Amino acid sequence: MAALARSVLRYSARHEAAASESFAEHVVHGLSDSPKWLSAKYFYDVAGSDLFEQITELPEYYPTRTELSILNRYAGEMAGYIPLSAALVEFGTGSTKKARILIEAAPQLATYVPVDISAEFLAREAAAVRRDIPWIAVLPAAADFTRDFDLPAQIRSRPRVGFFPGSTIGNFEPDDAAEFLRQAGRILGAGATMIVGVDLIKDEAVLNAAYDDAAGVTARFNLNVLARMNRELGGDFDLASFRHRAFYNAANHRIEMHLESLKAQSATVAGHSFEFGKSETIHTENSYKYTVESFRALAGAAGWRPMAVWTDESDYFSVHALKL
Ligand code: AVI
Repeated sequence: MAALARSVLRYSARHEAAASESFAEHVVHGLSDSPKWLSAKYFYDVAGSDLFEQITELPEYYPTRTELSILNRYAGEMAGYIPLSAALVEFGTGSTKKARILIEAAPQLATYVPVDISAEFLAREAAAVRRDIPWIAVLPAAADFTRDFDLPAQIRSRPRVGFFPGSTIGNFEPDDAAEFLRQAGRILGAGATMIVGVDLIKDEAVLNAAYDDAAGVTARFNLNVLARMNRELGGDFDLASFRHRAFYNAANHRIEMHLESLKAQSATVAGHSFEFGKSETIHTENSYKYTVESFRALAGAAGWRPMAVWTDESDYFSVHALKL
């Protein structure tokens, strides 16, 4: 199951009040608003997590494979920013695939702390890393990485290196992304290093295709939130009368995903009825894109000093080393 199923993504400051709502409360809140919206965190039930895994393999969805290629190529240089006997703290560990590349390249690392909301998932992943990389101590921390949490006491005296791959930071509103980086700094402590994957602004056709693939997997991923409301909240959404829409909003530097109603209709969910006009949409996700400079400025405003950046040959994706 993909990581993000368990990783709670806040969606924007506007939506912050919704962070502690139940799914049902959230749906009633978001669908009563104008324009209608839902938090992207609700994509990631078991079916949605499986669809996200499929997205990462799509020919159009370049971020995962591009970031992996950057890590594979430059992990040795990244290791140069990792102090002796440090602890690597991964925020919202999905698959340990990316962390393993860093760990293999940085034998000076003493401890790996994957942080995820599901203790069960973490225990399984930790066991696999211990089996494959026996020289590193693995200390999983079951926590919501978007909130304050305590690092394991055993790493208190170690230098800390945060790791936040996948451009998940792009699913935060920029103010929340800065707040996340500030909070990560507080958790990791003075002198910490942070390695962050960030998707870059590029040709709009490439961006649009990545979020509206020919095989329709991203469409199924988006529509799954309607299916999830039907399954879990007694909803009666007719999936055939909504369509997936994804487009790059150049003014706001973000991909927006929406579910568009193909006709005037009403749907009932969580005991409430909602009206949809023809072409009305539910805004389901933002995925912000940065330039190297705009991300460095954001990190700087959050108290981090940009140290190094690695990109692929097409400048599609970037991996940043930051220091507190
Ligand atoms: C998880 N996150 C970084 C993905 C992204 O690219 O924003 C989620 C996604 N949404 C549609 N495709 C992928």
